[in-house]
Formats: sequence, structure tokens, C-alpha cells
Amino acid sequence: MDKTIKSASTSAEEIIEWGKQHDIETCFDRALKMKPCPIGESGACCKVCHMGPCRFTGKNAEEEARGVCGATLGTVAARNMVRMIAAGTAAHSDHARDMALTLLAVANGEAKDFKITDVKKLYRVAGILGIEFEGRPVNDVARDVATTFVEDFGRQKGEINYTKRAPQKTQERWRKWNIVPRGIDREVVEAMHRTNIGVDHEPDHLLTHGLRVALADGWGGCMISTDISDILFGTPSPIKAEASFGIFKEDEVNLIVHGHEPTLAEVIVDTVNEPEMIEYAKSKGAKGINLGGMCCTANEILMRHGIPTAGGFTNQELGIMTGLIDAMTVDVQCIMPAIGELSKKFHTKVITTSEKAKMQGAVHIEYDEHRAKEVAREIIKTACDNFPNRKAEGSHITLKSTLIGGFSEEYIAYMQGGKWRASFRPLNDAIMAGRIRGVVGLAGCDNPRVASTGIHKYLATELIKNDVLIVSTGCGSAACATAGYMTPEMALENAGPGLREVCEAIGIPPILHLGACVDNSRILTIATAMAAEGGLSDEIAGMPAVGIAPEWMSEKAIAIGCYFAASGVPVIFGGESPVGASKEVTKIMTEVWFERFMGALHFEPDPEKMLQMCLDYIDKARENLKLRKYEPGKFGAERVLMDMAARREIKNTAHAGVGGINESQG
Ligand code: SF4
Ligand code: MSK
Repeated sequence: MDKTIKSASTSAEEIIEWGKQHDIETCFDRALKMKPCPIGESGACCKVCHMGPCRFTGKNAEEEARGVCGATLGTVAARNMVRMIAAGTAAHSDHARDMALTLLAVANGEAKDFKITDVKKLYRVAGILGIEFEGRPVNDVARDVATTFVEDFGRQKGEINYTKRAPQKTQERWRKWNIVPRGIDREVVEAMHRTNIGVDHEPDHLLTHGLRVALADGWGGCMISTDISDILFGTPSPIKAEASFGIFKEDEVNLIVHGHEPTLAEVIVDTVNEPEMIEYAKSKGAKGINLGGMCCTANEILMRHGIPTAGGFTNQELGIMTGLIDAMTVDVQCIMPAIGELSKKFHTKVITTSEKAKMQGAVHIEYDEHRAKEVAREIIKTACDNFPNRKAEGSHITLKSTLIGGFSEEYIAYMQGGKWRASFRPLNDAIMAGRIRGVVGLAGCDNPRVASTGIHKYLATELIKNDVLIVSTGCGSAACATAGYMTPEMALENAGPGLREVCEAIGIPPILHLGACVDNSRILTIATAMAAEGGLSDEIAGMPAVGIAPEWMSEKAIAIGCYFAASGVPVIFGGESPVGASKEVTKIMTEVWFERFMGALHFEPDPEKMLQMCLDYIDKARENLKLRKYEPGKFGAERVLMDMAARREIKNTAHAGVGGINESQG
């Protein structure tokens, strides 16, 4: 991996170079200037009370050093880890709470600009929650679903609802180790309590609660958020879109939505093509309005409408530096405060929209679900008003790639058998026969501390070459999409022979775009469906599956990694371990968690070692399941996969939004 470059994307490098010539600093420059503190970096610093901060340094810190209160390095590192999990869980889950409250408002007729788009998904969710739906008005069912989800946040005792979606054996492991979350908020609050000075000091005990918090994230906040987004805006099915900086248009108003919550972005999608808005843009000298996305908001509207994405986390400053963005809305999470200041050097208006988040250098137009279209129109007009202020300067880039996104659990089941025979049988069979060696969730952020997006690309190419099917979310998806890796052609050119055959038969890319960070929950339900299908493991643990977040930076990624580990998936993160100073904590997260849950959380900075570790886990799982030994190009017998034409022949496949690849509307 070339460490001399700042980004593995040539377009990004071009903009960074342009910035250097114009004396404009970005996260890539700041990452070089701001060296990580070596003590904090490895989890060896405690600042939970004002007798400290206590720093655990030196060769024998693990055995000998004590904080002023007497805390050991193990206690401190475990506390640091648990606080990261709690923060990540809080972020996803607060997003989910807003989604639940929006669903409730829609059901009560208080949010007129939204509707229940996917009634079938609403009924599916109601069925899982044990809510009667047949013969009842849709809004009544939606109200009960929303209320049940809201209760999951404040529940004090018992279990959150969605843990019962997991395979029985997975649930049994959780109950045995007492990590089933009671209420989402309760687990986060308890984590903050336990990690306060003078409470929980035993590293294993602390980290066990960390897993309970993480499960509240994966099987709580994330899953609730995914399902409500599907109910309100539609369950994704494959759709064509475009990615990278070339999506900006020279002659149109460029409005970019950045952040995480899909609600306002969806209303902007609905509103942006209203004749009144187009006329308004034209009155300002533009030919039209070009809507694009960034980070996870981009993933949300790309999957459902084919709206193009400008890329992931490290592209946000670079996007502004093209000089082509007239307005960028930002809500919550992964928004660099640097863009407020940076936008002043260009004409771009950064618009904060969440009541929770403001930023210097931005204007604030607050989103309110009760008057969503009104807010959306104000934002669109603000972007149009700014179009005449566009200056010639900026690093204009024309390069863009095509991608296919929008693979939900529901669509993946459908694509393997049509509406009436939807199943995971062909995928399980392909894994059993060795055609597909295993499945990897390639997710998480892109990071300016490495050649940004480069480790994603390296692992994506190597894994598919090794017949590993990739499911991807968040900025991992953006990294692969902007590189042009998310097309069926990628399989023809780069996949191993077995994976290539499967992709050709079904007509899918070897990297399936599953959505935003919260949509990692789709990987949990896919793994659950694979366990239920039979022939592999009868629980999530033991599957030939691994999670990788090679360039992670956010606490949300840590929460995600831990909920996969607790669910039985070995997880490999890139970079140095944030708790690497403590051998005790490292051992718990790898060996002890593996013994209990068959999941683990590793940190490995070397991409080649990450790849090897991943393939070893997959091969070991195959061996334990007594599956055919993986050999490239040699497969066992399996059922014939249905191709697209065969599926179309099945009667009644005119399933709303699920019938093949849709053309982009973006
Ligand atoms: Fe130091 Fe203990 Fe206070 Fe942490 S809690 S800062 S280890 S005295
Ligand atoms: S946006 S958490 S940088 S994936 Fe969901 Fe991307 Fe990581 Fe944020």
C-alpha cells in the first residue's frame, strides 16, 4: 500500500493537490500535523475524574502502574472501550428514536408530508413484534409498531423486542452470559454509570456490559432505524446510480445532502423536481437542480431513488473545494466542523438542519417533521439563490463511476428464488459447494490517516479474487462505489471463478451495497436467514463470515464491531487498537469473546495480515462445519441458481419495486 499518497482515489488526490497550490488545508494535512497521542491512542489514559488524567506508561504499566484511585491499566482500557461503545450506540439509537417518533407522527396524521410507503414491510415488522395487523387500518398498525419501538428505548426490565429475531442458539448464548439488552437508553446510561470513577473495576465484567450495550445498538437502534426507513420510504431493491465528484453539474444548482437521517433528505427528493422549484432555479440562471448525497444520507437516498453520491467521509471537504456545491445540508454524525470555515473560501452555503447540531460558518434552517416540505423548499431555494454566486475557481472534476446499490435482505431472498420461492438456499448451497468461500461485511469509515479508501479497495479486490462475497455499508460502500467496484462487470473481470459464476447467474455485483451505517443491521438479519435456511451453522456463530472495518474512525464503528462480535462474527478493524496498551483487555476481546460467542474484535494495521486473518477465519469455519475444502475453480454439486429470465417466468413476480435493476432517477 502506497503510504506517500493521501487518498487512493485519483480524483481526491487531484483536489488535494489543487488545495495545496491554493493554500487550502484539509483533514489530510491536519492528519499529518496532528500526531495521535501515543498514550490515548492505545487506551492508556484515564480522565474520568479530576485526580487525573492518569497516564499508564512504561514497560511494566500493565502490572505495576496504578491511577491515583488505584485503577489498573486493564480497568482503564476496558472503561475507555465501554465508553466508546456507549457513544456509538447513543448516536445510532438517537437517530432511531427520531425515526420512531416520525413514524408515530405519521400514524397520528401529524406529519402530512410523509406516508407509509411499504405496507408489506410494516406488516412484516408488526408480525415480528406480535402486533395484530390483518383487517386493521394501516395507521393503527403503524401507531402500535412505533409505540412498541419507543418503549424499547425506555424499557427498564425484560428484553428489547428485536433480540428475538436472532437464531435461538444465538439468543441462548446471550442469555447465558446475561447480555440481552433490557432497554436501549438503560444500557447506555448504565455504561456511563459503570465507567464513572469508583464503580465497575473488573475488565471482563465491564466489557461484558459493553457487549450488552452493543447489542442494544445492533438489534435495537440500528435495526429499528433500518426497518422504519423501509416502512416510510420503501425497502430498497437494486438501482443504478453514479458516484464521485463528477456527479456535480456545471450548469445546474448542486444541492448536496450530508449526514445520516433520511427523513429530510427524502422530502427534498420529493420536492426538488416540483415545477415551482425548477422554475426558481431557472430564474437564477441554472438549467435545473442536481441533488446529490454524501456519507450515509447519500446511501439512504441512493438505495431508494438512485440519487448519486459524492462519496464518503473524507470527500466532504474535497467536494466543497470543487467550487460546484451551491448548498450542503448537514444533520448529525460524521460532519467535519472544518467545512463551516472552508465554505467561506468558496461560495458554498453549509446549512445545519438538526436542532441537535449547529456549526460555526453555517446557516441554520431547522428541520421540523410537521412542516417538512416547507423546510425542504426553503433549503432548495437557498441553494438556488446561491447559484449566481458561483465563482470560476475550484478544482472541477468530471470523473464518476456507475454502481448498482440497494440490496436489502428482502431483495437478496427474492433474487434467489422469486416472490414465491424467496430463500437463501442458493447462497447457502454455493457456500457449501465451495463456489463461494465465505461472506465478508466490508464496512466502516474512510480515514485520512491512511491512504484514504485504499484499504477498502485492496481488501475488496483481494476478497472477491478469493471467491468471497462482500456485503458493504456506510463509507465502505462509498469507497467501493467511487472506485467503480459495484457493478456486475467487476465480477466478470476480478472475481474468482466460483463467485463469478454466481454473480453472472443472478446478475449481481460481487459487492452488494446494503446501505448506510445503521443498515449493518441488514447483515444481522441476512446471517439469521442463512442460519434458518440450514446446511451451514444453525446460529450466527460459526458461519464462514467475517466483518472488516479497515479504515474505521468513529465510535459508531466500535459499537457495530462489538455487536457483530457478540452475535458470533469475528471482526477485524484496521489501525492500532484503541485499547492495545492492555494485554488483558485485548485477550478478553479476542480469545474470551471467541470462547463465549465465537465472535472477536481484532485490530490489525497491516492490510495483508487483515486479509490473511479473514481468510483463515473463513476456512476454519468451513472446516468446523465440515464443508467442502475451498479450492479455487473446484466445486461440489449444488442446485442450479435461477437467472433473471427464469425468475421473470415465475407467475406474479410483479412485486412492487423488486423485479430487477431500476434505472436511476437521480
Ligand atoms: Fe486517575 Fe482513577 Fe481518576 Fe481515572 S478514575 S483519572 S485512574 S484517579
Ligand atoms: S458515515 S460512521 S464515516 S461509515 Fe455513516 Fe461513514 Fe463511518 Fe460516518
